[in-house]
Amino acid sequence: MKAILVFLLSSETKEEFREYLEELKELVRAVGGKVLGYIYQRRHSPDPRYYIGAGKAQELKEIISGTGADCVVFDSFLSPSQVANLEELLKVKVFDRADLVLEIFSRRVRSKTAKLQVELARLTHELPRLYGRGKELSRLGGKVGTRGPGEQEVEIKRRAIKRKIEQIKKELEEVKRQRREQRKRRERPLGDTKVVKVALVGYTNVGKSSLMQALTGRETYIQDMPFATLDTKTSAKFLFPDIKILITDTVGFIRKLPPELIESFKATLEEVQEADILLHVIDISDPKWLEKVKVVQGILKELSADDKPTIYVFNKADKVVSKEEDIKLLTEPAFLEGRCVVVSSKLGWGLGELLKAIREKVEELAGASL
Ligand SMILES: Nc1nc2c(ncn2[C@@H]2O[C@H](COP(=O)(O)OP(=O)(O)OP(=O)(O)O)[C@@H](O)[C@H]2O)c(=O)[nH]1
Ligand SMILES: [Mg+2]
Repeated sequence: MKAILVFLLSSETKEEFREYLEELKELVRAVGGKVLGYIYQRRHSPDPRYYIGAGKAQELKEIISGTGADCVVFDSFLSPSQVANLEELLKVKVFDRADLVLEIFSRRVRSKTAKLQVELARLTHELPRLYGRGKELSRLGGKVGTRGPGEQEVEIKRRAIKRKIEQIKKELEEVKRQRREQRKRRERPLGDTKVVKVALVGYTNVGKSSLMQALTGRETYIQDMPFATLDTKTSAKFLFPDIKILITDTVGFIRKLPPELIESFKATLEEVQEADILLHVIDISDPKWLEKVKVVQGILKELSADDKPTIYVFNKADKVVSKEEDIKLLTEPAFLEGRCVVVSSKLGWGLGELLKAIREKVEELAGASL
C-alpha cells in the first residue's frame, strides 16, 4: 500500500494540520502502508462529486502517476458515490478514514466479542457502498435503464450482508446479556464492602492500559501504537480495605471515529456507561492534549456518559519532568483545577494521589446516595 493522503481544511491552523497529518500517517503505518505524499485543499464544504474540487482531483491524479502510488487515503468520511467517482477518475483504490480505522481494528481484534463488533461496523460501512459498485458493474453488461446483471449481483450481495448484520446483532445482544450477568456477579458486595465501578477512558495511546497495570498489577497489552486495546477488560482490586474497585480498561478514542464503530462497540462500552467514576487519561507530553480531551468528551456524550464524576489523570509526567517532586511545577493541571492528578504509570509517580482522589470521589458518591 503506497498512499497519497488527502485533507480538506477549513479554518485549521498549519500546526493543527501538521498534527492531523502525523496522526493519519500513523494510521496508514498501522496497516503496513507507506505514505508517499499528501495534498490538501482549503474549502468550506466538500465537493459532492469528488469531495475535493474537480481541479484538485485532477492534480491528485497527476501526483499518483508521478509517484507510483497505488491508493489514496482521505482524512474524512466519503459518501459511496464520492468513492465510486474518485476511483473511476483516479484508477486506484480510494480509502477514507473509516476504511482505515476499520482495517486496523480488524487486524487487531482477538476476542470473539470484539470480532463481532468490528465485523458489524465493517458490514454497516460496506452496505451503502455496494450501490455505486452496482452501477459500475451494470455498465459492463446491461443496457441503460434496465437492471443489468451487475445490479442483480449487488442485490444478492446486499441481502446477504443484511442477513449477516441481523445475525451479528443478535449474537451481540447475547454477549450483552452475558456481560450483564457477569457484572452482576462481580458487583455483588461482600459483607460491608462497597463495590465501586471505575472506567478508564481517553484518547488512544495515552496510557490507559499502562495505568490499569500500574493500579492493579494485572498484565495488559501495552504498545506504542493506536488502538492497542480493543477489548474491554475489568479487574477487581481492593485499593482500600473496605471498597472493592472494579477497574475497566477500554478501547481508545480518536478524532473522527467512524460512527459505525462507536455504534457497534456499544456492547463493550456499557462498562463505561455503567461506571460510577471515570478516569479520563491524558498524555501530558502531548501538546494537543486539550483538543484530545474535547474529542473524548464528545464521544462520551454520544455514549450518554458525559455527566459522570470524572477524575482527569495527566499521565506520562516522566516525559516532561525529571523527578516526581517537579510535578508541582507543571502548569497543565491549572486547566482542570481541582479535578485532576498527575501521574507516571511507567514510574509509579502520583499513584497515591490518584488513589486519594478516587477515595474522595467514592465518599462524595456515598454522601450523595445517603
Ligand atoms: N514515558 C511514559 N510512557 C508511557 C507512560 N504510560 C504509558 N506509556 C507508553 O505509552 C504507550 C501507550 O501506552 P498504552 O498503555 O498501550 O496506551 P493506551 O491508552 O492503553 O492505548 P490504546 O489501548 O492503544 O488506546 C506505550 O508505549 C507505553 O509504554 C508513562 O507514564 N510514561
Ligand atoms: Mg490500551
